Amino acid sequence: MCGIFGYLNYLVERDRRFILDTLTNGLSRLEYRGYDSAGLAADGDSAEETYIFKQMGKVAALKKLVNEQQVDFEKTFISHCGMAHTRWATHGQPSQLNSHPHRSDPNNEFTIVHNGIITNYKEIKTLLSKKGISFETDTDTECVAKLTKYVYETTKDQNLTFTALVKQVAKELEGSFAFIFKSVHFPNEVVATRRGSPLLVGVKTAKKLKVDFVDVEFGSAADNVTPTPAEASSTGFLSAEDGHPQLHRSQSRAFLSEDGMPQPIEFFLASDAAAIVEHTKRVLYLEDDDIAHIASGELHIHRLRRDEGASTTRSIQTLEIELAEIMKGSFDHFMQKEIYEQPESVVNTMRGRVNFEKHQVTLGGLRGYLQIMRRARRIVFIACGTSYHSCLATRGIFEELTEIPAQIELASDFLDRRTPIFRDDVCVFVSQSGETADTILAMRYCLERGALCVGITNTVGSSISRESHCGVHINAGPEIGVASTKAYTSQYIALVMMALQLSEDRLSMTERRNAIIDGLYRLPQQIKQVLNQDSNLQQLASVTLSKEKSLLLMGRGYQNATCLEGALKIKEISYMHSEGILAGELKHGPLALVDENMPVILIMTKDSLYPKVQSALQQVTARKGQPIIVCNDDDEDLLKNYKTISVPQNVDCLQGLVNIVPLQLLSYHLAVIQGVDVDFPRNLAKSVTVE
Ligand code: G6Q
Ligand code: GLU
Repeated sequence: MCGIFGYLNYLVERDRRFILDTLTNGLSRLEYRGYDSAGLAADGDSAEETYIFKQMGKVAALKKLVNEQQVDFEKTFISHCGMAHTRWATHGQPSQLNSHPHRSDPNNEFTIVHNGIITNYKEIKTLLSKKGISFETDTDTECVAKLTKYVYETTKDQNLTFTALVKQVAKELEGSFAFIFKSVHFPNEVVATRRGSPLLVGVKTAKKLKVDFVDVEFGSAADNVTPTPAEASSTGFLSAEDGHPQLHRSQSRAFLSEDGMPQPIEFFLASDAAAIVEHTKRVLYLEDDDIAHIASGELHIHRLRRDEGASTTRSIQTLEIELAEIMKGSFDHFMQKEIYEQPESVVNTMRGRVNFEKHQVTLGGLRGYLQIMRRARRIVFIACGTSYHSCLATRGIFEELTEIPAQIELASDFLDRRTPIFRDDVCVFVSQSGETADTILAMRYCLERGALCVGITNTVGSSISRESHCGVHINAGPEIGVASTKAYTSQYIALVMMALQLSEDRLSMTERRNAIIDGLYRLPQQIKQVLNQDSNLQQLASVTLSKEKSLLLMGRGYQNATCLEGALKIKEISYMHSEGILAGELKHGPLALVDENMPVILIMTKDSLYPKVQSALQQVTARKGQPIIVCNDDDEDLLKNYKTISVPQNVDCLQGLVNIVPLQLLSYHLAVIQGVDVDFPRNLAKSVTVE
């Protein structure tokens, strides 16, 4: 999905080169989210002038365009507001013109960047067109820029503040959005707001902030008129003429220095912490319908509406991630790095939660909800893509350990069917980004129907983690590669831990639970063992599979999810058609595809279904199929008679965590051989924040 990045310096002198580089570097940190074009807005040679630079293609192309500009790169600014955007087109073809920032008029009076979809943009466009306003792009976003100017012009007598103006505009919008607004009418100020798309604010000061929260300001406080320069000078406000921006009436305690005056400060706005962490670890997550106003070195949070019981403050948190974690290190791609991180990431997912000696599992995030969950009429897992596969992989163990019926749903289909949901349902939403639109909409659908909603995410502060009743953070660390790898194994483990904790009160399950916990203990070392076979998998990809047009993956029981996930990896990053097939279904159609030319990977690790998979093997070989078999490293018969990928044996319900690793590596090597952009595969985005 697209990325938004904003940089504001106040009483910190920066030259234009630094500011523009900071903006484009911020976009570079968001590239993994997927995009088709990029742009930025910055002050011209006065705050009453806004430059806009936009370019199709990669951020590097934007950087090149900026460097070619005939502007004074050495000009310094004691206070400046800039914003930047990577676009993933939803309305209007990818083009330089349709890229963001969008503007209200040829003089760039109002400029905006937007992530999301304005679903009522046509109505807004029609209304504005009737007022004689013309449009230069095909996007939904441009309507908001034009609407802002229209509201500004038609409310001039009210002398609205920037915040009040944006409030009025946002009230007219439907759909999902994260915006930054900038205006020549409000120099050295920005207003940011969000509804359904993520946006966070980083704060960087030389001195420690006085408090680590910002009060939410309700009602019309922000709508008070800005004192005119004449009023300001008479009421003692520092007038604009002093070369210092005016002090605003309501002072946020967080940002003032000891002597009560504004202090040198820099703010960073971004869709994702990956763009902020190198600047500061102090961040504040905006919530839906927050209106953030940054001016004169202060951040004020206002609300579009007051929700009963809603928090009246926004905490300034400390990011746990490190810059190194979002860099590739010695690896060629983020995906490769993340595959290799799995021995550590699975440990991090279990850290502090699994006591291997006592065979206990404690998920703090579920505390207080366990009894409700144990009495649930059913557990409904809802997710998309790889996250859905992690639910499929663990449905069996959930049912076995808890004896609660478990249903798994693809979020989009769940919503299409308007699936019946009841107050005694427990709905589990699994999402690496915590921002997938379909999954968020499904969660809100279930919230409205009174179900207990549990979020399993990898992103602190994400919509799903904030809006669900409770949940589990998978602690896999930032996952940058679009193809989900370590998040899958960590989601898988988080769900297994949830099943283990829910069943801790069932004595009959003790032996089984202990075996699973022992299996979790062995897992990191077993993953390392499989990673050591990387060169064999690279060989298999290059010699045997890279020229193929299609690949079938077959498995059964717990390994059905492994096949679907392996197939998804292969198709999404190597663009080779691949299909996961439940081995038990072969005779019902897919067997027609099998002949001596159709590559097949058969997962045949030892579990209770091994004999049934053996018959699938016979069906394939009887049609001259030559399957590559994923088998345990002590399965002498298979190792001797077939081309194999050998893996260590774990407990049946955990074996998929081991078996997926060679398939991740295989997909990675196939993609490298194809020469595709492994971390940014075509047409895809890391976080699909639009329906
Ligand atoms: C898989 C992709 C994709 C992803 C879904 C769900 O490799 O990353 O299938 O799993 O788009 O994303 P979230 O887990 O962030 O909801
Ligand atoms: N809907 C807007 C557009 O198509 C924003 C898309 C995005 O989130 O990048 O330009």
